[in-house]
Formats: sequence, C-alpha cells, structure tokens
Amino acid sequence: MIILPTTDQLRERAGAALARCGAEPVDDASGLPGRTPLTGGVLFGVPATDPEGVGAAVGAAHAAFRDSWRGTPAPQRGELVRRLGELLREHKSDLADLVTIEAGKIRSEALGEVQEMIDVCDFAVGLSRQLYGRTMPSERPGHRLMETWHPLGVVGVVTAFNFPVAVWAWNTAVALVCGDTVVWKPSEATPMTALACHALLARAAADTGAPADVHRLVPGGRETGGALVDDPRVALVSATGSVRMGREVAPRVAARFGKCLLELGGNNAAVVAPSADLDLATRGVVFGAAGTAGQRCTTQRRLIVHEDVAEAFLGRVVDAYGRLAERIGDPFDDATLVGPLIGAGAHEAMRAALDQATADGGTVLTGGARCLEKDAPDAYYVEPAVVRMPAQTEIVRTETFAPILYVLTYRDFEEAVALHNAVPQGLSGSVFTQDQREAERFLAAEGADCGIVNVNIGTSGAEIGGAFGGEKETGGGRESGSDAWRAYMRRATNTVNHSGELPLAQGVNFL
Ligand code: UN1
Repeated sequence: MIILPTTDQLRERAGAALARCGAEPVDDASGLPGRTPLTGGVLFGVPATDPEGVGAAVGAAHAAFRDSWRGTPAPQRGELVRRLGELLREHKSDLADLVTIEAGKIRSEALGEVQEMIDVCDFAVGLSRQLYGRTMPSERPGHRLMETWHPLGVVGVVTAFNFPVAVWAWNTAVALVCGDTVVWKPSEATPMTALACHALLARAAADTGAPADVHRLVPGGRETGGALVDDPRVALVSATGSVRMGREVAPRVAARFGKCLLELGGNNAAVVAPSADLDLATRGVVFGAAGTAGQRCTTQRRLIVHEDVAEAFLGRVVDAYGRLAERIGDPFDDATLVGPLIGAGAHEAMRAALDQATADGGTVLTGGARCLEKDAPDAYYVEPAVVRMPAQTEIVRTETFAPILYVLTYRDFEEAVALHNAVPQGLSGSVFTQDQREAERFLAAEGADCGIVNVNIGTSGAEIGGAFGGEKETGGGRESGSDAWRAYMRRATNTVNHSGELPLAQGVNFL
C-alpha cells in the first residue's frame, strides 16, 4: 500500500529545509500559493513582486553591475561562485527536499538536479580564468587586432517549474563570473526553491564581499515577468519555458534591441535501428520517456523504431512500463520511480492528448490512467503511456508536457531521419544503433537537426559541460557549458596602432 505524506508533514519539511538554507519560511496568504504536487495542498504563500518592485530590483542589480561587479576581476568573481558551490554541497539534501516537495521529483533526480548546480558552479569557477578573446593578424604593419569580452549588464533569468534550481544555476553561475548581475523570476509553481537558492547566494555574497545586489529575486506571475522582459536595463533575457512564452518574450525584447536566450519546448525522438542493443535501448528509452514523469524539456516523446525489431523492442518497453506502474507514488520513497505531474492542467493536457491520439488511429499499448486519486484527490499521479501511431499526426508533432511516448515505425534509415526532423521543435535526438555508418549519418549535417544529438544514450540527462539548447521552435539559445558564456558578454574588437604611420585598411588613401 502506498502512503503519501500529508500536506502538513510536507509543510514542516519544507519549512525546515528553507530555514537551514537561511530563508525565512514566509507565509503571505495573498501571495503566490507555494503548492506541492505530492498532495496538491498549499504549503506557504510567497509574496509576489509587482512591476514597481521589479523596476526597483533591476535598478539595484544595475547599480551593482555598473558601480562594482563589472570592474571586479573575473577570477575574484569566481570566488563568489566557488563559495556558492560549497554552500550547495552543504545544503544538497535541503535543496533536493524542496525540489521534491515543489516539483515532485523522485529523490535521486532531485539530488541529481542539485548536483547539476554544483557541477556548473565548478565549471564557472574555472571559466572565470578562461574568458578568452582571440588575437588576429592585422593586415596593416605595426597594428594589433584583437577582441576583448566584457560584462553585458543585468541578466533577467526566467525559469520553469521542471528544473527549478539547475536552470537558474546554469544561468547565474555563468552570468556572475562573466561580470553580469542577475534578476530571477522563477516559475509561479516553485517559489520556495527560489527563496532557498537566493538565500544561499546572498550568504555566498556576504562571505566573499560581493555586493548583495548581484542577485535579486522577483517571484511572481505574468505581470512580474513582463516587467522584467520590458525593462531596458535588462541586457539579456534568458528564458526557459513553453514556445508560447517564447513567442511573447522574443518580440518584446527585440523591440528594445535587447538580447534573448531562449530555451523552449522539445519534442525529442529516439531512433532504434535493427542493430541496436535492445536491452540498453530499452533502459535509455524508458528513462528518457518516463523519467521525471515526462516533464523534462529533453523528455523523449517519440520512438521511431525499425519494423523488423518493433515487436521485440515494444515488448521490452511495455514490460518495463508494467514494472514502472508498480512504482508510482511518493517521490521521497526510494522505491518510487514516477512522481506526480505538476498539477491539474498537466493532467488535463495528457488526457486530451491521449484522446486525440486515439482519435487519430493510435493504440494505447500501456498506461495513461490516473492513480492514487482516492489517496490524494488534488494530486495527479499517472501511469506513463505508450501509444502506437499510424502516422506522425499533429498531436505527435505537439509537445505535451506529460509522460506520453508515441511510437512510429520505419523501413529505411533516411525515412527515420526525415520523421525525426519533421516536427517544429529541435532540442534533442538519439539513435540506438551498432552500425557506425548510421550513427555518423545521424550526427552529420543531413542528420538530426537538433541542438543535442546522441548515440546509444537517451534524449535526456545532458551533462553541464556541453552547450545546452536547441533549434527551430526550441529557440536557438545555448546555456551552461562549452562557450555558451559568450551570450552573457559583449565582444569588443580592438585595433591598436603602434607604428607611427596611419595606413588605412583595404588600401584606402585619404588625406
Ligand atoms: C530542462 O528540462 O529544462 O538534459 C532541462 C537534461 C537536464 C536538463 C533539462 N540536464 O535532461
């Protein structure tokens, strides 16, 4: 029998974790309801920031940028992030508690998310000594041509509920070493994790002598986000969320010639070829499709499997889903593999997508039912679903943020790649194959059109060392590792003449 924790127990656990992180467990009944998807109950009301408050926060972050942070040597800025990484290690379990309580992640994934924050802090500390510019040969004698990277300004970070802390850390750790200051609007669904992160960063700033206003938190809804997006002092808006949100944000930022970094929806597929190691592929696909209850932007939503192995492979997948169905419930329980959906809207979207898929001729092979309704009528636990589709219909081309895996079959590899790419989104894609030519073709220019392309691993669970993001409706932004830091800085090209002459470029003669 599954016993879910009560809302009161979760409130107490969240309050204790917040207090250990140095955040006062606020309770403002008129504020944002800090809800837990484990029971659907409200834990705390978190005060929301109105547009005026956003203006004040941006003003303070801008002053900290202008008067101090941009001029602080980058390796010293790295000290702040190094200290933050230490505090994250110390409070790993507290933050993971909050992630589970607020986003519903199972324990190991919640700990993994905090680990991702620690990893990106380590990466950013190293980066603070590696913000390299290039030197190029000048065409003119006695001249030096080079580029310098400078801090950009205030970065407005907008994050989603499903990675409530890691995506903030990707942006904030990198932005801070780049000399930017940050104003963060977290998802309305996860204000408590945000309070904890903000408190830890404030402690790190106090410990290292950085200005307190290098980071400001502005919890709130649409209006709050809108005020951040429209503020001309926000040099870069880094927003993670739906395509609908991106469509609203991008033109508004462009209208004031601000910069945007967008990380929007995914509709990620794995191709399973006849040569694939089917046991390995099963594990990769099941984690990709059902992990985090299907609520990652990298979640695998489509399976494109070769006709010759379809029956054998689907048999394995359906078996594995059968085992998952017994492990749905309390995400704090070590045996649980699938926690709740974030709320009623997500469940409604899942139901509607399943109805549409069957209306399109799809067959539900397993899953889809709501569970634990009696134990927790306001929470939404579901069995992850696998649906075999006759074609890649509109609903398959749509990102539904829930655990539905649509299955399509293919005959030749080119057809598989074409199906893979025939969706509006372009975040992540995988191929399971032992045929080297197929693997290389998938990775080549004519292959998968995504920002993240994998061989023999699933679509989700990227490491922080690579650049994270995707193409097409995914928005084109890149965050986290590699040279994603460049989006957080401005480049100045410098030409220095030490010749005593004034030769003009391109051989122009004048005066
Ligand atoms: C997201 O879902 O917004 O690659 C981020 C992954 C994680 C990050 C996902 N490292 O699945």
